[in-house]
Amino acid sequence: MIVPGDRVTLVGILNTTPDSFSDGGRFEDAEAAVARGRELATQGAHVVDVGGESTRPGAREVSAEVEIGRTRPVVAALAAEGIAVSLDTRKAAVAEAALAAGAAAVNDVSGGRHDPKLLEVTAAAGAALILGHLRGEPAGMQDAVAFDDVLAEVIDELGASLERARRAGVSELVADPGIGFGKHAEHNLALLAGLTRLKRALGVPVLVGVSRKSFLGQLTGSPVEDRDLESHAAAAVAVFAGADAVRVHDVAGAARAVAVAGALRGAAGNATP
Ligand code: PMM
Repeated sequence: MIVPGDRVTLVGILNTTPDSFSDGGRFEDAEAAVARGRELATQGAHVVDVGGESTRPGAREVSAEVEIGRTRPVVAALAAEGIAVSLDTRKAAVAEAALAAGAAAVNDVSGGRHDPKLLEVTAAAGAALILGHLRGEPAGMQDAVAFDDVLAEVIDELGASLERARRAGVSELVADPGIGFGKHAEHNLALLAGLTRLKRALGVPVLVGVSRKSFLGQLTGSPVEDRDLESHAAAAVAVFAGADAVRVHDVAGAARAVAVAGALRGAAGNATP
């Protein structure tokens, strides 16, 4: 299992894109990316999440061929070393190539809505699937943000995505409220504050990605390259509220924050530590 119930799963971020908002351009070269993936695992990442397309607001979509070219060699090398890899993509063809190369999971920020064939491909491989909440496409996602009750709406829409994935035959599912995906700071905060309710309502493990996101910068004024303290604070709160997995850039720092938050959650009897 990619997110078992007996630990908080640390998912380390490995972007092989030239334009991701925080680490874009640093790991474009496959060898450098593999070395970084190894480093993330050594620092305590249970899973390395490899991405070949930026989903930041306004990002341009790349073709499946480009995404596969960037990610497949990295997935194959890390999987061959026994490192659990998830592939961050919205495209079935990219997911299929990564699963064939040894990825254990697919991470789709669109919740299987962008390319529904991704659900079948993941089911056929018997792999795990992380489903994010996102309305529309990343390119225009911040243009027309509108929620009456963000928590209730995200629970409803993620619930529908989970149901479609179940019908397609995916057996291990993880839900992600999609922090920063078509949401303003107030929505991100409401989702984090309501995480316990979201987890209970959906009945599957929950992954949260807050690392270095802009709503944290809005709270403290820190630039993207100096937001790890904010990221660890938010990850700790998410874990205390019930998050089963956190997706992070600074794995070593997050591991320390999560160790404290997980112990406190256990003591509070909120959920499994
Ligand atoms: N955020 C980003 C990319 N992929 N996947 C999941 N499941 N959850 C997230 O919050 C998430 C994601 C944002 O981009 P980054 O890779 O530069 O952090």
